[in-house]
Amino acid sequence: MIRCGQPFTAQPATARVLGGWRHFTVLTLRRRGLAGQASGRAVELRAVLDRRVRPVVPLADLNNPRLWQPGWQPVVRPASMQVIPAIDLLDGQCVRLHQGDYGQVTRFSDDPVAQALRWQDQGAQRLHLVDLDGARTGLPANDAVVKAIVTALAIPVQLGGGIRTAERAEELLAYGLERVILGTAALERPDLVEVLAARHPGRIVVGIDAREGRVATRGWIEASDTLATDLARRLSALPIAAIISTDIGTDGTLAGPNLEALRAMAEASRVPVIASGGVGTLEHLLSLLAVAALGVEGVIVGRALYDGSVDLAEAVQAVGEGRLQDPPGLAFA
Ligand code: AMZ
Repeated sequence: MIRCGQPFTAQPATARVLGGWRHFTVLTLRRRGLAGQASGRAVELRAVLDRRVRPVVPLADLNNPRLWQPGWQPVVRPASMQVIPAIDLLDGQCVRLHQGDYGQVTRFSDDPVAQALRWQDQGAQRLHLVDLDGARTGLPANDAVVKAIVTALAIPVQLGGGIRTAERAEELLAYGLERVILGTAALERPDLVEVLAARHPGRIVVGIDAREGRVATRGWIEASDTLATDLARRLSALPIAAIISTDIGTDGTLAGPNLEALRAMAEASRVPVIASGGVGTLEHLLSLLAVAALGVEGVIVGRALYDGSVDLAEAVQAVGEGRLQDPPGLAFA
């Protein structure tokens, strides 16, 4: 039995007997299920305002995000991080750049579809695509490959690079991409983010690429004076799905993520932050769990997966949902 003191808010379905929204604390986590209920495990809750009330709910119910009041966290869910493999496309090939420098290209595969399938087979829950030609020139150059990847994969795919108009974003969403990422446009045309986010809530992501804390655009060739945290603060007021926070100084270096910058971005943002840049080892991924509670819910990994310094399946088991190292009694169903 595990006792947890923190409060949370649950919707009526969680505590059907009571109705309405109520605050609860988790009193115990029962290993045995309730007779006649599907879930193998159940949680005993204590109502904060009326301590005589003690509903028991199947763990599967408690794990349903729709039953939680926005802004409150489930108390027994351990910090976890979605590991998102990246495929950067340049001229139809799968490459990595060093610190975003188009002069320092390493080619990893000339079959990006096969590569994408490998990441899916190894446990990826989402794929991150970048059209590097598009990011640099604003003109799409890898659509055939993008379409082929979306068609071949069962997991959701997000794409950034060169999306500067509503028409282009709509076209990509129509290909079946789960989400599109606006970087340059987010800085130069915030109105576009506003329009698209209203039209496609949950499908627009803002990519904030920062060099020493200031936003860079157009394939990271142009610098700006805008602080990454200011842009995050402004745009996260819109119904966007997430902010991808890329630290250019560490990207492609395997030197470790910039935890300080991530903490600042997570504190500035009202939507989940996805970390990008610098992951070189499993320890780096584990270190990111320190900022998970602040709202950093995923991490994009590129070069480390290609050169084998991080094994995707192992990484997913170490920091993904249902992490191997958590005691089974604590894991949500
Ligand atoms: O590596 C680069 N030089 C690079 C890169 N990876 N330049 C841009 N991008 C990515 C951003 C973001 O996901 O991290 O392209 C997207 C932004 O593109 P745009 O065209 O909207 O600024």
